[in-house]
Amino acid sequence: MKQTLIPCMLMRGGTSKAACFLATDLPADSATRDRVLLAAMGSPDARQIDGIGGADSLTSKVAIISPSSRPDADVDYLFAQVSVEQAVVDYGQNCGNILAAVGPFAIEKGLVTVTGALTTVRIYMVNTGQLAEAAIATPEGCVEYQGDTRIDGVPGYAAQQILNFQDIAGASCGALLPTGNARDSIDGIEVTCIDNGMPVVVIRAADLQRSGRETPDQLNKDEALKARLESIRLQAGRLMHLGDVAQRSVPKMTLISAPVDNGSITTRTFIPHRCHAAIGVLGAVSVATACLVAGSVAQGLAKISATAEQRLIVEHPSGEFSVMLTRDAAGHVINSGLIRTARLLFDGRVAIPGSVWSRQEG
Ligand code: NQM
Repeated sequence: MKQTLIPCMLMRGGTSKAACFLATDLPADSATRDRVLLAAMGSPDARQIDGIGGADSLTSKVAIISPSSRPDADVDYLFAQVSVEQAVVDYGQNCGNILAAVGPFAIEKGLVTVTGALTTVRIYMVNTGQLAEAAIATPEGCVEYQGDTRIDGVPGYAAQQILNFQDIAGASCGALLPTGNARDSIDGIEVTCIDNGMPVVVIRAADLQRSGRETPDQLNKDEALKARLESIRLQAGRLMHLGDVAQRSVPKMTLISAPVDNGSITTRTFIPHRCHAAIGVLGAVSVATACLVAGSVAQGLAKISATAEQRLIVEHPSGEFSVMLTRDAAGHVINSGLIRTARLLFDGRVAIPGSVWSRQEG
């Protein structure tokens, strides 16, 4: 049986990698589409040997992009987290790293016309129903990937991309503080459950008798810690209105401690079962926001200023991630901005076994 060849661009977005598709190139039926995405990545399999996934949740991602019918957006971006070891495709989380690949992809595919040295792409994030704006360097009438911006977690330099988010509070959980409290107690541990673009449970590392400066490798081997975190996560999921999260990739779990390198806070983030080599984009925005919430578990640990607009430096295992947060007079965060880079890595067609999908059936 012939394989089905589907147009696909493999792109790095920030510190993640995704297979990017036009929605019209994938099956319209969602169950068939999920089977196609699992086959494309080579899941379920720890090595993803029979697909293009990178055997890591950060490289087992998909972006599905289409022209938007909304007046306030150019394109719609549906993010899919393809599980490495399970036959599961999760649409319940967004990905701010892969968001950085969406603008360049939209321009490459002709969905958005270049407007000058800088092209703004307005992106509707379908998973969470929120809007973002990406400013893409297009000095010569096409996407410029080269530049002088370095982000921690990516070797070398690339063109800067500024991402701005408005009103992402409660994107998945309905409210910035979904439990109604700045602080809750789960299994006797104080936590802050927060969603400013990504549902995250923030916990002081010291409360779990950890320094918060362990390496991801050390934390990934710490079975006792992981069991305690999972117990807290399953309970927090319900409190955060996410329901049963046993099979879901949210909420993320972030251990915090006092900053060490002139930053605002130090983090170690489980996404949700393995420790991130850095931190997710929207995860960082949520944690940075927790630093500004009165009564959160970050209070007393985070170094913050009283200004309306401030840069929060979120330290993570491989460097730092800067988040610009703007607060209104009441102290609510109303705008989040950050810098990413992205690069088109491969432009071609991904081959799917014909038994999974032969286009005629779609
Ligand atoms: O938080 C990892 C990543 C992410 C998601 C994860 C992300 C975000 O590093 O917006 O970027 O939390 O699973 O790409």
